[in-house]
Amino acid sequence: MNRSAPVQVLGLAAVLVACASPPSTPPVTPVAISNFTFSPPDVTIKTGATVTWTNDDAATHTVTSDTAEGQDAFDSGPLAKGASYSRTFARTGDFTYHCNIHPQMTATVHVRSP
Ligand SMILES: [Cu+2]
Repeated sequence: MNRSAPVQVLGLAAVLVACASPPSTPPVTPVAISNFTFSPPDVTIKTGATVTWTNDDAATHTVTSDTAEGQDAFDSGPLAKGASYSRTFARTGDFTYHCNIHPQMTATVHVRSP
């Protein structure tokens, strides 16, 4: 008995769904410290995003959360001219901060859900 089974070669087309590729690095929002001011004084970011402050002044400044304790507290320590400090914000909220050396310097990071 000669049984010839047709061999069907099914070409499986590998369909690659190209998702919109997210940026390889998380978004970073810059804030300049310039002329004794955080600039811009208000930034709005999404959770998981990072703010990077850079001191453009000759004077030393800090980036210090008004909240002194807990997981929402942060403090850059003294930032000399040209120094930077970064913080990633994992929780939503309005995070006010100031400069420890010049308390009149105040600003806010607004963190929203994506
Ligand atoms: Cu300062």
